[in-house]
Amino acid sequence: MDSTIDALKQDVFERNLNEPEYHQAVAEVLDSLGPVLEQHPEYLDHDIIHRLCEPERQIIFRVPWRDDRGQVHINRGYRVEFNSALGPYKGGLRFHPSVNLGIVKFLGFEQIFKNALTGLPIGGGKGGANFDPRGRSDTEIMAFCQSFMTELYRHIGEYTDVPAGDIGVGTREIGYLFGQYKRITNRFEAGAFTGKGLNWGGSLVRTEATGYGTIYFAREQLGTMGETLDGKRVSISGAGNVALYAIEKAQALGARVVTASDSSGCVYDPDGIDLELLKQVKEIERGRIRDYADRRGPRVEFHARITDVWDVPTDIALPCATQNELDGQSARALINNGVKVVAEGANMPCTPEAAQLLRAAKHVLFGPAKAVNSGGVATSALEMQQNASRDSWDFAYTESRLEEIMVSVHERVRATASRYGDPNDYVLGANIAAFTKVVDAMIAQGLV
Ligand code: NDP
Ligand code: 2IT
Repeated sequence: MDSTIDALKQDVFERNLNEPEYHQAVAEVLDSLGPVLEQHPEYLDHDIIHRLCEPERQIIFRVPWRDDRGQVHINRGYRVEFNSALGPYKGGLRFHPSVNLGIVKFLGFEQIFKNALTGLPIGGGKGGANFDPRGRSDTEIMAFCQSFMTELYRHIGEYTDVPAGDIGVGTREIGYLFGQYKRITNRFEAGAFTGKGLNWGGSLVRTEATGYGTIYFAREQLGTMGETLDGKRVSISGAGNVALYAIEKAQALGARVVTASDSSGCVYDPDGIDLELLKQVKEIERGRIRDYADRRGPRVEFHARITDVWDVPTDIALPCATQNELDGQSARALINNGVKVVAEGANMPCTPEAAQLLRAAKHVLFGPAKAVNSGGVATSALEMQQNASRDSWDFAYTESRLEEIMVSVHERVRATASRYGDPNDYVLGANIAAFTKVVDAMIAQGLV
């Protein structure tokens, strides 16, 4: 079976040249499929792997806009509508200068499986632009979002494709995107977006959901070792949406979070992160992580090398910034320092070498992104449910739904992992559980 899978991977790589992140995401899934393809050779008869790896639709478009000085800029926008076997395409939009087709495809591919794991009726897609929001004024952000939506509107909709946020896209950007969509279509179609503001169709808990869900998942992992978060040391990277709310929930459950970072450096705060100060610096002032260190006091260390965040002795490590931010060297440092749980809050934050080392390390439970961070998109699906029924749920109820979903994702992953090998192999369990759900639906729906 290994040689069949290697040949399939090679085909996919050759059809998608110069897209290393996409190759990485495909290899991560396909390398888990040996045991399931052996038990179900009929999947190969349907040529299901090639179909799964070929997006249903890929849209690339020009985004022209003018900055505050009147200068014209041309960016490139993307939406990859990857798989609709389980529901409308669903996934975020990323605005970051590094965005290219290969990155959007890796994110869209991951999203198919993540969404399947939630148990909710959502397909997989992703989009974005190589636009850098850093340092841009509100009017520039609005100009960009309006131009982006002037093309994207024709491809999305409540029953078609439902975008949300990701890196560089939060409630402010969703607001400008939604406003332009409403203006062009003349429809208040709340269910066409998630991550909306609370007074115009958004759901309570969506802002917190990815970070909170990550902590619920890590709590479940610790539970299998008979341990809790109380009193544990936690290292987190990032200081954006996922990281901030992971810190919030970890602290609420009694852990001490000692690190945070952004693309300019990281901080080590031995007394535990002051979340109010960090939110002030990052969410309100949109400042740099160094400002946190400068204001917090002499015991806090600032390091310009982002990966220093993984050199600190810790019980739980949560990479919550971006892809490939935790490499083999950092994984070795974590293992040598006695880490117990590594759970991926970001998408594909561990390099293949790091993931392999953590997965193989005895006494470490490694949680892959598609399971760990699925609480964000799951709460997006809860937002869609509320929009469809013209209802809004309170915080406690919505959070209880998120918590139940994270517990069930964790159970589903472990049950599948145990059936096909080792219950502690979360990578195997997540990939096989999601794969079978998606391909069974694809086969049932015929050759489309
Ligand atoms: P934000 O834009 O809110 O924050 C991103 C954080 O990561 C910032 O601290 C940013 O630093 C840092 N970062 C971004 N790019 C890089 C880079 N190239 N190198 C180092 N640091 C970087 O994004 P989110 O918190 O929403 O997203 C973080 C991760 O979580 C991403 O992988 C995203 O795909 C994933 N995710 C997000 C979900 C959501 O609901 N938002 C759901 C599931 C996964 P700086 O400010 O300096 O750029
Ligand atoms: O990677 C992700 O799961 C997200 N950025 C959230 C997607 C969503 O549609 O809520």
